[in-house]
Amino acid sequence: MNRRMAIKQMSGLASAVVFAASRVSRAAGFQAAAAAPASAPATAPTGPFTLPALPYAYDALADYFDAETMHLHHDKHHQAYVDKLNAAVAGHPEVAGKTVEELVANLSTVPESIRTAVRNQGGGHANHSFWWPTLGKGGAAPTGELAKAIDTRFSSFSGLQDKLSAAAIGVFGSGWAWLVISPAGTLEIETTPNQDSPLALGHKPVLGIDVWEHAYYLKYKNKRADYVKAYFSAVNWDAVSAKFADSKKAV
Ligand code: MN3
Repeated sequence: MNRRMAIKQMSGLASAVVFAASRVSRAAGFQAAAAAPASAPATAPTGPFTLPALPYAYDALADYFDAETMHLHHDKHHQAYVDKLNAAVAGHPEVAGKTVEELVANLSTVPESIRTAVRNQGGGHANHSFWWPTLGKGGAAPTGELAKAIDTRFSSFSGLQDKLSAAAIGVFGSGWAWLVISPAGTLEIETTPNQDSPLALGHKPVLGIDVWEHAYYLKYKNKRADYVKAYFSAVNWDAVSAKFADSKKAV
């Protein structure tokens, strides 16, 4: 080995050592941060948005949605949307003064730097806040104005179930299938990807089926169709029918 080669090799070794050292210190820094969770909750914003309580027991829908899934879905997933939305709006008091529904319905008015976070995390918070009260015990089928509107638009309740089920099963990846009131006042079925809200399209949700795997994987594994079938037995039709009558008045 001549001198020039030796120097080259040594400098290569030296830079490898420096590189390794920087990797070590970065890893150590990461571990230090990860090992200090006690300080994180104290500084994380806890408002202005908050997780709504489930309007029934976690095992109330156990025949269709198991209690463990309900805990994870509500206490972990929905809570995470709320926490990340609060983190996004921190330092934006003009945004934090609005409801989450107002925010996702008017994304173009949200500062660009936080628009994607509001769309995703705010959408997740809005969609789940809408969803929980549509589930629970109460009636086996739509009633009143909703029953009439479904018959008019889809011929029958089973006609709606077939079309909404097909839409839910057909969502590629994570998203939602919805029954909505269009700006023209008609009932329509649509799907949204990720946590996009029908409110962003000017539509009012009547029913929603969450087809993120977190909603069904523990009980139904890869069988989304079985979960969608069970969903129709978990709907609180009395509450949904009453809310529809109110929404229809406001269109
Ligand atoms: Mn969900």
